[in-house]
Amino acid sequence: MNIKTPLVRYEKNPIITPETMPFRCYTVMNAGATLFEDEVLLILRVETCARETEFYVAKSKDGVNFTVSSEPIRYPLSEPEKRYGKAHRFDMRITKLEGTYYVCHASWLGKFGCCIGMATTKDFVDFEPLPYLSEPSNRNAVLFPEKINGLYARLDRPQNFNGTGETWISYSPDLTFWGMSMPLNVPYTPWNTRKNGAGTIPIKTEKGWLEIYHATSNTCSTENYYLGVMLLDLEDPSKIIAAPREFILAAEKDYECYGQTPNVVFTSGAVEMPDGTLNIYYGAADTRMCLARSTVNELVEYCLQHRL
Ligand code: M1P
Repeated sequence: MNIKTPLVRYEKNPIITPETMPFRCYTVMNAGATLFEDEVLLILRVETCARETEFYVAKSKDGVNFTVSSEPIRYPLSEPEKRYGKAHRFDMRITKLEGTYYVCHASWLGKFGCCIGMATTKDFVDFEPLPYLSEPSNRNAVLFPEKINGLYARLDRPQNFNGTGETWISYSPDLTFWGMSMPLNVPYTPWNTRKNGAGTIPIKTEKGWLEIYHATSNTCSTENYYLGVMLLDLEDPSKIIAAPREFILAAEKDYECYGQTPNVVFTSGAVEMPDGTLNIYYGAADTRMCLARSTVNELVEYCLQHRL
């Protein structure tokens, strides 16, 4: 298959695989991404061969060739984890906000279920957890890069008992107390029949907040992941201005179809490069890291031309 979309896959995908990692591991995927000190910085989700998850920082000047740290990041426990044990943390998203980097991730707290964890860092060496996790069940949290109408804002996905769920927005005066929650109502399409969740940090443009998200639908044998794009109202991002009916990326290449979980493309971060290219990093088949490219303008125009 070679489906035409506003994204172009990097021709030498995948860019990071278990085989290219500097140590033995089982998978490397779903990295958060940001610009840090003039380099692209990824926080890789790495599964060891004991199937334990660690986060590793990787850095690159060109956004393609990454140097991976040899040690996982140190990340102290939140209050619920101090009481009940370390959560299984996964899928970091990185937001730069008011000069500080915030990470949001899923924290699976044993029998209590999946919560949202957050931490701050200035240097990607030391991380300070925000004391509390969200209530379960919630995941796919993405913090906006600025306050909206005086409040912090995040997209997330409250989850139903069967693992489905929709993207919501919530607001907070202090990053601890969250409320004013509202579903976005991402359009139901044949590739968005089971669940959807935010992916990249929303990018502010004159036309609205640009957001790349994932959605899934079941085939007779697998749950397939797709990436979609939408534009949210600048003042009230619970309102979708445009959300094209067509996905912008589906699992079609071998490296997206084969691996730990077949037919998965999952983004947790994009970086606008100095030349204007938007590098969209995505995990493929829960096994390896890939890159697709576009520009912010192209995706905004694509949204506007394919309004529902
Ligand atoms: O296995 C595919 C994906 O499954 C989950 O996705 P979601 O958060 O949308 O439910 C996550 O475990 C994700 O990491 C994984 O890639």
